[in-house]
Amino acid sequence: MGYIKDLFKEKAVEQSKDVKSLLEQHGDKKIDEVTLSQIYSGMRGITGLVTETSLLDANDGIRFRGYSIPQLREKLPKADNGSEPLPEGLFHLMLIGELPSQQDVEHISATWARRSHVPNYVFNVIESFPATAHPMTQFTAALLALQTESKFAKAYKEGISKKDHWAYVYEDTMTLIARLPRVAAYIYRRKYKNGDHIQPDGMLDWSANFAHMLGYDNDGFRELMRLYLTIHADHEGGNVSAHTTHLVGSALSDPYLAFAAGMTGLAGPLHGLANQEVIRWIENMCEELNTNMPSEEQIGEYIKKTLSEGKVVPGYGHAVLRQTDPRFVAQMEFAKRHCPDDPTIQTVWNIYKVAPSILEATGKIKNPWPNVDAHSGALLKHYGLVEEEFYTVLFGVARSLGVLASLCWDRALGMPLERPKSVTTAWVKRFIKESESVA
Ligand code: CMX
Repeated sequence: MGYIKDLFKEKAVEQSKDVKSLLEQHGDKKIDEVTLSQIYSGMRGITGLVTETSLLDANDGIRFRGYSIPQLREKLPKADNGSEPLPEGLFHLMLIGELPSQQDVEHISATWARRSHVPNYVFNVIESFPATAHPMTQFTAALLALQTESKFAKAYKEGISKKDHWAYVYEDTMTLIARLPRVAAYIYRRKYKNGDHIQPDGMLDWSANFAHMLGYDNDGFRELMRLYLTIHADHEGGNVSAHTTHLVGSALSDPYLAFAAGMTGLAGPLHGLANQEVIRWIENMCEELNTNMPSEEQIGEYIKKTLSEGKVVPGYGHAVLRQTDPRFVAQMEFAKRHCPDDPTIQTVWNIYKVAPSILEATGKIKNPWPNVDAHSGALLKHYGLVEEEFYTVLFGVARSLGVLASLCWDRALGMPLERPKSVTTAWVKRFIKESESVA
């Protein structure tokens, strides 16, 4: 067994004891109350999940094991001549809870490179789709095809003890993450580059190899991929993709099934598909106004028009955040350094100048600030990856790191089947009537 797995086991045993004693001493402590409006509005703000890998603060943004994005960009190991963090390092941090050494990161890179072979039948499944099929549809189908290799499903069928679940989930996690870039790049090259596929280069780190297989072999795009795959990796446990992966995994569906379920949620326009929608929205605006750089005034009018048509302004708003998303800021900093004159990027910055006050003036949008998706497409487009339908697949590859590290923790801590209670509106009315008659 690899030393990262040994290390995880050590940490998991320690944490399991800790949680057990916490529950023994404080199991009855109330940490939240639930109101009727929370139940009817997507359970916003109800603390009901434990996710070890990251924690989101409404104003401060995401912290991975206590580290903010600027801190990660400084402290995580980098590639030779690179200045952005390697996502392998973030995976180590989320899984083990400690910053990795350069050697740890190289070990994870090498493990993923070794496990990256994708069986041909997975490509056949992709090939069976019409080329017009959305890349996220092809991606989730390919994940289900990969599931036939699940070590967890096989071991469970053969009969394993609950205390060993984590070990097989860990194995599936490492193999699945290793294979995702090849699967994603295959979908991209098939759909947009006439099936002219590029073989992996096992000497490259996870992100650079992904960039290489997509067909973008320049240093700038590699650096963008390292940053992109790091900042999209995790956003605590309640977002749709993380929560779905956790929920489905709680039925002891294997990591392939659980992750595929999470990806079908990421494919929704209010979640990961927003990165595609942002670029479409900008392009439609430019086309309508017949310019590649609309003025601030024109942008303001276009935002108002979007709102008046009963549509959302994609890339703005968040269910938890109440400030500019630090993932937006990290991308803005990257763009200022590498491509400040790009007209689409300048348009993203101009939208940022005018959108918040207009959204705030509606009086109903709780967070008028940009989220991660407001910026990512413009950067990808700058480097030539202009096929916006593919953007959510990139998000999905990144999201595997957090949700699968969390799944390892779920099984290591022996988390049970998730099964919240639901009620009917008739029940709610009865409850209110009865509680009022008592008062
Ligand atoms: N444009 C227009 N209206 C918006 C809006 C936006 N960007 N953000 C919120 N609203 C509206 C909501 O639709 C809701 O309207 P109704 O009361 O008529 O139903 C109202 O404002 C209140 O919503 P909220 O409490 O501020 O936001 P929610 O927690 O319900 O939703 C989110 C959060 C992200 C779905 C929403 O802000 C949105 O739709 N944004 C645009 C899509 C987007 O960028 N999604 C990506 C999020 C990040 C990610 O997961 O990748």
